[in-house]
Amino acid sequence: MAKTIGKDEGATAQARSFETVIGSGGETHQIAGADGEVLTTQQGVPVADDQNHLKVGERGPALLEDFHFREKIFHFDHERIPERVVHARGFGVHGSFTLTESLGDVTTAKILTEVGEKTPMFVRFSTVAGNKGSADLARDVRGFAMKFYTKEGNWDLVGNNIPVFFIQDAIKFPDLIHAAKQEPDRGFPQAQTAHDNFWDFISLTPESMHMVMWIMSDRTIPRSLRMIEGFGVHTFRLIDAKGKGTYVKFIWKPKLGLQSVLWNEAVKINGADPDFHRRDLWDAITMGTPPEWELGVQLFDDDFADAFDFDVLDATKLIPEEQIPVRIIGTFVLDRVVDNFFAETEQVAFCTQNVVPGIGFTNDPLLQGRNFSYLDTQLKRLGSPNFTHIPINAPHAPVANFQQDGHMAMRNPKGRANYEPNSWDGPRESPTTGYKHFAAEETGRKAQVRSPSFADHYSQARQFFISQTDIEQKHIGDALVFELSKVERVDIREAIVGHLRNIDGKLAQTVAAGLGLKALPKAAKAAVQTRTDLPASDALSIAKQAKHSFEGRKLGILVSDGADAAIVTALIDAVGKAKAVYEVITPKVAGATLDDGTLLEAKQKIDGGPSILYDAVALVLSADGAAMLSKDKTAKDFVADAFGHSKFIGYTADALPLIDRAGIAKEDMDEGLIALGGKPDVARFLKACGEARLWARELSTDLDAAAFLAPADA
Ligand code: HDD
Repeated sequence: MAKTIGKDEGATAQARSFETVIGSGGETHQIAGADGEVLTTQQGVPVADDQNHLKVGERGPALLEDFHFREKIFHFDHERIPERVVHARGFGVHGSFTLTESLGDVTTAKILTEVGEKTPMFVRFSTVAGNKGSADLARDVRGFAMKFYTKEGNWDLVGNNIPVFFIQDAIKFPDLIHAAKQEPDRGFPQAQTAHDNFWDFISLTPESMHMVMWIMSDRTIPRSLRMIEGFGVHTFRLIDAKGKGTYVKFIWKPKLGLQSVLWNEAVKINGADPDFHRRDLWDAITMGTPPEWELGVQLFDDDFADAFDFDVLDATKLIPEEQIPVRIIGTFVLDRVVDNFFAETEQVAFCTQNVVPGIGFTNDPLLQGRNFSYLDTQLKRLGSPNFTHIPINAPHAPVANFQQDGHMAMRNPKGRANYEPNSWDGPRESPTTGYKHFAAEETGRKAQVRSPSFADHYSQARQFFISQTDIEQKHIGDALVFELSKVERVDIREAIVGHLRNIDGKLAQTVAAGLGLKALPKAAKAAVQTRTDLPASDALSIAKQAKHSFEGRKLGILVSDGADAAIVTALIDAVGKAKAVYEVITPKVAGATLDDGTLLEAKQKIDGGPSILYDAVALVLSADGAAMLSKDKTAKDFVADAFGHSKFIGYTADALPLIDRAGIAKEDMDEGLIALGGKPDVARFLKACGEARLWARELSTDLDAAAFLAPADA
């Protein structure tokens, strides 16, 4: 019998505890076997027939008396809860945080002081603007919300993969979100900011320009949720035993490094696999390669805050890591998928106000507003003040108080006293271990004002832009041109270019040229002149932090019948050694028979496995296979896309005709195309794949690159 390579994932048949029988009317019933579970109503009454409504005669009217039918439909009708107003599309997983360095000098929080302590956590990743059913690779901020079930109660750190925010005051949040989501008259476009309303709002809200630089960068089209950073955004406060405060910003860094896809890829991935990110995370965890992050802090005091160039309460600003290095204090691993999506991912309720003793807030006006909004929204979404009783939200720490009743009360106090103070028994306050708010001294005039210290909207936007590599800057320019080209009103396009002029002259010129504007619009009026003395910060660039490793990435191997078995085996071995994964793609899903007679199992038929789903591809084809695939549009796209997306492509000599027919001329063959003749070539190929992309290819072949790389006009 022929040898088989590949594993049969997902083929484990579930043990069947029922038998299927045919009823008198020809319908099938699944009847519980000897030790099988019996189907019941919500009241626990066994059900005899789950196929047919109770009716009068075989063709007669239905009867209201059928309580099983009514209960089943009633429950179905009420299955949906309101989706989140923002961050509706999300994916949650479980994990744990382990502290490696104590912050005992600045906080009493046990989770931040007990080294070695493992704290269970639940993380929900999300996009912001799209509805629940939107695609994963929308250009959007990724929400990165963490719930730590600490010994002292739940701590929620509800962050994003971007360290700054669009607005400075929470009162503008509804406007920002209304502008970003689908337009109210037509109900589209969803899950994208490439439309008039969003850019109109932005053009009138210059404080958003720093964040705009981030969202137009590759940060908003991540390759994987396993490859994004996380930020608490606001300045929070740590509080020690004496009540002394220390400012803190939280940052989490992925061990796999940062990586993004290209916009052209994102657009195609959304069609090929709208669940790309959630599937990737699910696969990584269930295959035993759980993603890990380091949790870090930037700590500072009032002296630093007073001397810092910007206001530390302004959420549109960050503190460069070069100015305050990130101190790594622990790691977290996400290693368990949910048992039930609704129960956990959908019902999880994060609230920024959920802090534990030793962790507190600052006066950041965005954070203060969030502290109201999240609790309020949970009541709407989950329908009861008892949402904390739902297992995913319930603290692992003991809970005892006199709050009672309400819809769906699951945790009901026992005993006579339901008030405090009382002369009976029950929980009491603890001045020693209880939460103490930071005793800030506050004075001031009551007024609706924006502090002048929040007025510089462009300097850090510029700092972000100049911190990027050439290719990253080009992508920002491309994204702006793409988005603004979808905006119908020319005055809005021009207004944005006017803001860009305050950030970087060349960027403004490139975008203006990309939009075909006849003249460069006037620079927007700035309350504060852009500072040009802020130095570039490498930590702001994805490329400058590259890990140069293929770990956690995926190779797509396109294989035909008669392909070289030795090369396939060498590739599979090399992928394993690189701690990466592979998928075999064949013309038919049944797999391919290699030149030594081995049957290689396939994960994808070529139509279902376009090269956009992989970080790099290898073409291991026989001469016949290449000749056949050269006539196939999908196979040609596979190669053309991989090339167009600057990916590394390994190929056996017989695959050359397909490369040629995919439109890659001999003179365009660059060092990113690697001939696979034997094991050393395979090793060289895998090493190259660790670089993720051959960016030189994009800079030399892309239409917009020449304009971008040209020197700026005076
Ligand atoms: Fe928010 C959800 C992150 C500003 C109001 N937000 C939500 C989620 C994340 C963030 C990750 C998803 C939580 C989950 O997975 O369930 N939001 C942020 C960040 C912000 C921010 C990093 C700025 C630094 N948010 C913000 C403001 C307001 C809100 C200023 C309102 C004043 N956010 C909400 C909300 C949501 C929410 C409407 C929707 C669903 C939910 O809370 O549970 O209350």
